[in-house]
Amino acid sequence: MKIIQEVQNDLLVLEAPFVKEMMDITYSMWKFGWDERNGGNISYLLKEEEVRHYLDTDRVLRTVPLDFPVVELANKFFIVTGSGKYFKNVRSNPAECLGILRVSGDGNSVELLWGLTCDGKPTSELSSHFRSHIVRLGKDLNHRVIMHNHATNIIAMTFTHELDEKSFSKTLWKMCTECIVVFPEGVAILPWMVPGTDEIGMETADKMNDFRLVVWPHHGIFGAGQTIDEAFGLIETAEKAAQIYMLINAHHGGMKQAITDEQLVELAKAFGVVPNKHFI
Ligand code: 2HA
Ligand code: ZN
Repeated sequence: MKIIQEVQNDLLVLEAPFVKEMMDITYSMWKFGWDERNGGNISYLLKEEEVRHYLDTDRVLRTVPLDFPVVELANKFFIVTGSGKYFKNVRSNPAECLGILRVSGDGNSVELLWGLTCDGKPTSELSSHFRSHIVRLGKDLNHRVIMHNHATNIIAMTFTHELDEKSFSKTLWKMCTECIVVFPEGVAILPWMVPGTDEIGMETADKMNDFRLVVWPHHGIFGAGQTIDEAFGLIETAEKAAQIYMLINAHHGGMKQAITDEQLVELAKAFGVVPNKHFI
């Protein structure tokens, strides 16, 4: 009976809207070519009541220690992608590729409540995710999602464009009219660093004080948002701009005309956004 009950519980979790959202978005990102192999990771802050509706939050399957304490997130619930899991496979095998967890009361470990079967671990970029959540929650009480992927043209652009936040952001703004409206603060850029470390996690989170998009040169991008759609939409818009930049540069004729600084200011006024004052 106990086993039947547990199987039924596990099936109920698959009905949860937040699990379905994770299954859909990871598949879309893989289809875009932004999450080859095990590239990319997502963490999504969940409300206790929405988790309780689908699983028994008193049943901890196992505890995974953290080597970076996150007491600020104590007792918070997340659904995360698993370390080494392929975005391509989340839709067909969510229980192995995703995990629902709670940060322990002392912030030194996470308690697995569902998923990550076969002894899986949360994403290797958990430090960047958790530390960024802490910063974004300090800025926006409705913040919920941190998303990382290997957006192709953003990566390409980090080889051919100078890695200066101001000029990189302005170039992106000028590639599509709506960019400055979508990310008026621009994008942050880290120096090249080894991924999967607490060091890159701290640097990424530090940038999240002023930006919702952080570029990791020659690697990918991080986006933050109140919803999966918002974080995805930010990355999608920056990636689209980067694609246009790469297309223009591949075209031997070069640019014949461009969006001017004055037009950017006009756009910001018309859409009621305040662009980064250090950039324009
Ligand atoms: O392998 O994207 O940054 C997952 C990653 C690491
Ligand atoms: Zn990556």
